[in-house]
Amino acid sequence: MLNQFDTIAAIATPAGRGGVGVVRVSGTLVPMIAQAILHKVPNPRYATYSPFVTAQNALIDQGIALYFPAPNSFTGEAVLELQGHGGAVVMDQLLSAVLAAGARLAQPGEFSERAFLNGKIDLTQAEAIADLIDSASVQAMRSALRSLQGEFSHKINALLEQLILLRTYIEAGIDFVDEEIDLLADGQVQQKLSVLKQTLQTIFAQAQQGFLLNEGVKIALVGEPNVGKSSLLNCLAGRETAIVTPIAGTTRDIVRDQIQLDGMPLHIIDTAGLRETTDIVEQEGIRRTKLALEDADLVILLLDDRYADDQATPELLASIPSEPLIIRNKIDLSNHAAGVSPQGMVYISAKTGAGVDALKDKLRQRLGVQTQTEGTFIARRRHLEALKRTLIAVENAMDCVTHYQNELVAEELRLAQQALGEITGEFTSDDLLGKIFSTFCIGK
Ligand SMILES: Nc1nc2c(ncn2[C@@H]2O[C@H](COP(=O)(O)OP(=O)(O)OP(=O)(O)O)[C@@H](O)[C@H]2O)c(=O)[nH]1
Ligand SMILES: [Mg+2]
Repeated sequence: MLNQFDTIAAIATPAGRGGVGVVRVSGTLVPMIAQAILHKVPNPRYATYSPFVTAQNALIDQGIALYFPAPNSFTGEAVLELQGHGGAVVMDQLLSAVLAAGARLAQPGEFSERAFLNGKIDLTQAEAIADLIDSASVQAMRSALRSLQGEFSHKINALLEQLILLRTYIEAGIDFVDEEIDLLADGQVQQKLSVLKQTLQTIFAQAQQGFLLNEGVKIALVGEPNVGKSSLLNCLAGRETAIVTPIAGTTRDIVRDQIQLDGMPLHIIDTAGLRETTDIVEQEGIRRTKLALEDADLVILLLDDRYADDQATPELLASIPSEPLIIRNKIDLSNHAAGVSPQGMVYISAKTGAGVDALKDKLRQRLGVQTQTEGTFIARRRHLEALKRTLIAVENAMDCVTHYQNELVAEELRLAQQALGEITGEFTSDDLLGKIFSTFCIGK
């Protein structure tokens, strides 16, 4: 395990050429390292123009140095930022000089991890930094920013406060059991739990929306060979991602592309047409299609409108693990009107693009995409899971109240508090922390 008291350093700007490149250093050795590279410790928080030199006094570059003494820095430790010219060799030489002066190379996310460990940010805020950097749409960016500013954490902390109050109240009741204070009989606890449950449900719904914005949804296109699955993928993506030919069995490998629907990433998977075949390559493709079906959040079953009734066989429907969205394609050949029918059936032509906007509307509806993302904060799967566990514990506690089991109510509330505390990092194992921060980029 790496020592958290080491002074760490990394190139914080992306690899390659750029106008400016930044080497970031954090830890107790920062003043000494500044002395070695700049021959002085810059005034705190002043942009200081200076030559950068090696231990042998060889000039590496000249640029701006920024010094933030502890604890007033991103990490809470002494921090030095050296802004030089953004060339790969320059940055490499500058980093080497900093390492030679006593720092060690930072692990991915180690600056953010230190900010977390020093109480500068909580875990959801640290995650929001990574999500902000990775955001693929303006909506996702805004949501990450709201989480970074602490909107998500505030909600969680307010809930935690209510939970702790309730827990203290009930545990006090257990301690004074001789005095026959029956806390559970007066209905107050049940009422408070029910308010708690409602708040939790609201936050869960918001977090789910934030999760979708962050991670997107996986959509698998399936159907018989030649119905136009690859054509639909290309039509949605607006580029020729998949090969389209009139030959049945064109697609064998899984083909992927990503589009945005109101800022939500849709990961679309085009698959091999499902049919009985003796072709070994195609058989493997069909096997992979079935795996993709298991993994998808939504399955789109595509039918050729001319033969739709023959194609949507019970066997095919049974092979799809979830309720698919059924779409009829090639309406330019069947002469059917484009769009959604009164029965809710979607009619399109992947060739002409007719009905594709109606299909997008249907997707919005089906996936619960909100065009209004005001107030959404970014969320991750682990947040949803922790919220779900909290909700279960609160529901269990409500059950126990009806049976007057004080001790069990207290225990469920303890579990609820623990699950909720995992979100902001109050109760988080080192393993989980390691896993979270290791996915960050180096220098962050
Ligand atoms: N007229 C018309 N032709 C279409 C339409 N959609 C697809 N096609 C044609 O149908 C043929 C098969 O299209 P693909 O997109 O390759 O079909 P697929 O479902 O991916 O087929 P496999 O990969 O073999 O499973 C091609 O010749 C397409 O140009 C449509 O809406 N109208
Ligand atoms: Mg295909």
